[in-house]
Amino acid sequence: MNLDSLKKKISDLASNAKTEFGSANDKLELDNIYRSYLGKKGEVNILLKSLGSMPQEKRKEAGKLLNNLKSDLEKNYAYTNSLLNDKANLSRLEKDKLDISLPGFSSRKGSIHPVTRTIRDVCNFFEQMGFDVEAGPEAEIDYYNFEALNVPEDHPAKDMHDTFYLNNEGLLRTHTSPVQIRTMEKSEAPHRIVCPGKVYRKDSDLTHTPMFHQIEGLVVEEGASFAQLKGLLNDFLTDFFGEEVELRFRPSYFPFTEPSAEVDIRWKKNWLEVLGCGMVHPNVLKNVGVDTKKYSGFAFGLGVERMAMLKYDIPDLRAFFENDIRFLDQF
Ligand code: 2U9
Repeated sequence: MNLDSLKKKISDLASNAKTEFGSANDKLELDNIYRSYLGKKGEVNILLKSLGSMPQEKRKEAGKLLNNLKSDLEKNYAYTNSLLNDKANLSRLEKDKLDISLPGFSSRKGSIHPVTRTIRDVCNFFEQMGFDVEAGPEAEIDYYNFEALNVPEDHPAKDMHDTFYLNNEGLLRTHTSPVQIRTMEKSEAPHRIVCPGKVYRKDSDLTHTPMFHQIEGLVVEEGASFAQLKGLLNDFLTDFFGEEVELRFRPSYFPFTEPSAEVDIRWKKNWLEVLGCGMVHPNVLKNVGVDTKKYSGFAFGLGVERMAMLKYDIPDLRAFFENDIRFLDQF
């Protein structure tokens, strides 16, 4: 083969290859065409092999021409390849249309359990009135749960039927009052504390659960009076249930307070008991070493579930402990 016919072949080959590259519809077709020209057994290699039959002095120039052809076609292939990529991307974008106006998937929000919420509401009110929040153990001993609180040895609350005993001395607290005793033991009067927490009683029916929550409050100050107690509870119940709440104080009895009272609110025409209260019994103050000539005290206690049932109009106590998301979601 002479140089001129080689040149002619190269120019034909280049134009054929470019036309074929340009006609490829996808990457697979393009790569097949690439192999037929630039592959091991492709047209360009066949030409390269034919150089052996050329006279020595022409071979160098022919080699150069073929190398140029090779790099020319490589470039053309790369360019066509990128065009095909763009085309594929465009058609995918066209197909996978994304509707950004569709609503997203949101994850479920949690909510505050009505018992927790009531504890927070009550404690917030009393904290604004200068009370500290105190906590203590749920497993107690007889002294803190009963004896220090002036509950006599033969009181019915101490019966095996009412109290969960753990062993001879140990028991699950039946009220949060032991926290007040412990607080008065470890710090000096005056005191202004609220004690929220779990309490346990051997009670289980439609209106009682063996575990429930209480909040008790205690004020020990110079001149603490029943009038202050009434005013404070009046303000609290108005804050908790709303301005329109109607309430009454009714005489009652607790071993740890004297005099004692219960507070009722008017609820759908009936009077309903919502909390107990009274002046701290002098025996209780003496048990913790408070000087009763200088200080007097008042205390109160309420059941959290009961308050929440009234405030949120929950008809069944069991709803608090079933943890049904549909119930809890409402708070
Ligand atoms: C000390 C002195 C006195 C706390 C009090 C009540 C009245 C009361 C009940 C309400 C509903 C318990 O949850 S309930 O069943 N509580 O009626 N609690 S006075 O008196 C105290 C506490 C501690 C040192």
